[in-house]
Amino acid sequence: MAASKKTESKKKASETPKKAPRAVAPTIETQYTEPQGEGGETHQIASGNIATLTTDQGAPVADDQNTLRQGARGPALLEDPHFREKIFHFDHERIPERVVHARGYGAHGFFELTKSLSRVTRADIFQRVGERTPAFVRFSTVAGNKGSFDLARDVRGFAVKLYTKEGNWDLVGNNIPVFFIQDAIKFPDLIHAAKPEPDREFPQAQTAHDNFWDFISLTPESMHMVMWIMSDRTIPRSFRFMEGFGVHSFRFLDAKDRSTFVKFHWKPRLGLQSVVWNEAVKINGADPDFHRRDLWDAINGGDFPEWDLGVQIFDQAFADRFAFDILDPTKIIPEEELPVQIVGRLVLDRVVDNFFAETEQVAFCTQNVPPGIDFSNDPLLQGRNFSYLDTQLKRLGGPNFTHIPINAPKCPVAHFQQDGHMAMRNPVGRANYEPNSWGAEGGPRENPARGMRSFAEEAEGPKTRLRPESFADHYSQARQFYVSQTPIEQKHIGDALVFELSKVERPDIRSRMVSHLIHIDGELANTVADGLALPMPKPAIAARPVVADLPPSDALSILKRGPAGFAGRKLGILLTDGADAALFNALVAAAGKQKAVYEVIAPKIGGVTLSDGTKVAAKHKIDGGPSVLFDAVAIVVSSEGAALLASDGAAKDFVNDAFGHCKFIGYSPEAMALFEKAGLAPDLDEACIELSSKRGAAGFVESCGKLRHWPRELKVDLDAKS
Ligand code: HDE
Repeated sequence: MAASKKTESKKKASETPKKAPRAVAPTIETQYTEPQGEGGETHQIASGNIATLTTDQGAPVADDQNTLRQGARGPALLEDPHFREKIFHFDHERIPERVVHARGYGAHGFFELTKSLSRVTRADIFQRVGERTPAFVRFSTVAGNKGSFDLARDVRGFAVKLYTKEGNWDLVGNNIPVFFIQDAIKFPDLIHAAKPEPDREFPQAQTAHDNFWDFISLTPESMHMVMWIMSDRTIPRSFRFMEGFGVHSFRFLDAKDRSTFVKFHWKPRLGLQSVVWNEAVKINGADPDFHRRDLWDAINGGDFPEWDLGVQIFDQAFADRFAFDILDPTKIIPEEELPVQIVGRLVLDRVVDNFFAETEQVAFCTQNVPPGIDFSNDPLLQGRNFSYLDTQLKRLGGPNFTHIPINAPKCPVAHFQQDGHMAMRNPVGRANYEPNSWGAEGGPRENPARGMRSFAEEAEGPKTRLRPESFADHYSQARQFYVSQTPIEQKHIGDALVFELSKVERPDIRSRMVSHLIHIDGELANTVADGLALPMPKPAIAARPVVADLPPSDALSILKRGPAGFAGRKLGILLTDGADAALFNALVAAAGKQKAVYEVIAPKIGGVTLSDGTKVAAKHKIDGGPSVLFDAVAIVVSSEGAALLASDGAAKDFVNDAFGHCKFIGYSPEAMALFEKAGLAPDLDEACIELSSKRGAAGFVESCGKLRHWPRELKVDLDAKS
C-alpha cells in the first residue's frame, strides 16, 4: 500500500508537464530509477542513442507503464490513444496458422548451378554454371499445430523458394518422395483423419490414433507411403540430415517448347540420419525445439547446411515403358533405373531476422514456376496448384502477399493488378488496363518470346470421375521399399507399426491394417500381428497382383546413405570436478578435427574445475542436458565425481539412454562406478570405449562417425527378443 501511494504522489507531481505529449530529447541523459510499484523496477528513458518510443502514427510516447486514468486509483479513460493502439495491435498479432505444415522453421541461402541444363530447359536458373540464385527454405512437420514439438513422427515439409531472374520458383516438397493419396480430392479427408480427433482435440501431432489408421486402412493407395512414414524417415535427426523431393513429375520445356519430364531431389551433403523412436519421445520433452535449434546453431556457427540438387530426367518413351504411371504420386522411379544427376547445390547460410516476417509469412505456391518449367497431369499436383494460392488469401489476408518482402520476387514486376488490402507496390501513371494506346507510358506488354508458355499437350476424352487403371498397383513399390531396408531398419518399421496400432482402440482397424501388410511382406505382417497379439487376418483384396521381385534399391535406406564421418554432429561430454584435463582437451581437439561440435554437461551449470585447475563452463545441467540431445557421449569424471553421479537418477538415465539408443560412449576409467550403479557394467560392448589415452580420444571420436552400434539394439529391446 505504501508503495502504491508513493507511485501516486510521483504521478501527481508529473501530471502538469504530461498534458501535451512530450518527446524526450534523445541527447539529454534522462535515465532514472524510480519505484513503479511493489517491485520498484528500472525504466529506461530515451537518451543518447536510445530511440524514443512512438505510437504507430509516429507520436512520441511519454509513459508506457500506466494507462491514462481518472486519478491514480480511478477508472481507465477510453481516450488513451497509446493504450488503445497497443492493445489493438497485440490483439491482432496472430495470423491463421497453416492448416497443414503449421510448425516450421526457415532460413535463407542460395542455389548454385553446377551443371547447365540448357539442353532441356530454358529456365533461366539452369543456364549458367556458377551462377547463384537467392533461396529461402522452410522445413516443417505436417500434422502438429504451430506450437507442437519437433520430433513428432511425421512427414517433413521441404519447401524451397528460389528467387530466379524470371520469377519465383517454389518447389514445395517433402522429405519423402511419395504421398498418401493419388487425387487431391482426398486431401481434406486425409488431413482430418491425421489431425487431432474433432470431438476431443487430441492426440496432437501424431498419427497413433484410430481415425488416422481407420482412413489409411481403407485407402490401399497409401500403403507405399505407410512404409515410408513407419520408417525412421519421419524422425529425422535434424533438417540438415534429410533428403527433399519434389514428389510429382514436372516438365522441363526447352527454347522450342519441347518437353522432358523431371523429378527433383535434394540430397544432404552430410548424409542421412534419423533418431530412434524412444529417443524421439524423450527429445520432445527435453527440447521441443530440437530441430529449429539445430538449424539455428549450425548456421550461426558457420556450419552451413548444404544439399545437392538432383534431377531424374526422362522422356515420354521412358514414361511409356516404366512399370508404373509417372503421373501417380504414390510411386517413385528408382534411382537404379533412372540415375539422379546432380546439377547444383543449395546452401543455407543466414538465419532469419524475424521469425514472423519471414518464416511465418512466407507463402509457397506450387503454381509458381518460371518459364521453362511446367506441370504434368499428376492429379495431386493439379489440385495443389489451385489450393496454395487459395490458402494464402486466407492466411495473409488479401491478394497482396507478394508485396511482403519474403514473398516479393527479386526481379522486375510489372502488371495491371492493383489495390486491395495493404497494397504496398502501387503503380503510377494513367493507364491501368491493356490494350491501351498510351505508348511507352502505357505500362508493360506481353512478351511471347520470354514469357511463360505451357506444353501443348493433346488432351481428349469424356468428362469423367475415373481413377486410371495404371494407378491400381498399391503394394509392389511398398514391398520394394521394405526389402530395400537393412534388417535393423526393417525392425524399426515393424516396431513403429506395432506402436501406432497399439494406440488404436478398435481391433478391427488394427486387423484391417495387417491385412494390407500381408501383400507387402509376410514376415512383416507376422511381426506386427504378433506384436499386437492379433490372429492373422485374411489378406486385403488387391486390385492388381503384387510384383514381388522388384529389385531392392539402396537409395531407399537411410543407413546405406549415412554420413562418411562425424562432421556436423554433436558430442556431449559429461564432466565432473577433478575430471582428467588432458582427456577433455583431447576430446575437444578430436571433435574439432572431425568438424563436429561438443557441449559440456555438468552437475552444476557454473561448470567444473578439471584436474589441472582449469575451469570449464557447462552448457547444460545434467537433468537439462540428457544424452538424447547428442549423437555420441563421453563420460569424463573423477572418482569422487563418479560416486556423486552414481547417486543421481538423471546421471543414470544419461548413460542408460545413451546405451539403449545404441550410441557410442567414451568414458574415463573412473566412470565404471556410474555404469555399475546404472546396471550397465556387465553389458558394455565394443561401442563403449574406455578413454585411457589421448589417442584413445581421437579413435573414439572417429568411431562416432558410425553413429550407432545397431547390434546392441537386439539385446536391449523386448520387441527384438520376443
Ligand atoms: Fe501441401 N499444403 N497440399 N503438400 N504442403 C500446404 O499451403 C495441399 C502436398 C507441402 O512451408 C498448404 O501455405 C493439398 C504434397 C509443404 O509454407 C495448403 C494437397 C506435398 C507445405 C496445402 C497437398 C505437400 C504445404 C497449407 C493435396 C509434398 C508447407 C499452408 C493435393 C510434395 C509450405 C500453405 C510452407 C502446405 C495443400 C499435398 C507439401 C493448404 C490440397 C503432395 C512442404 O495449401
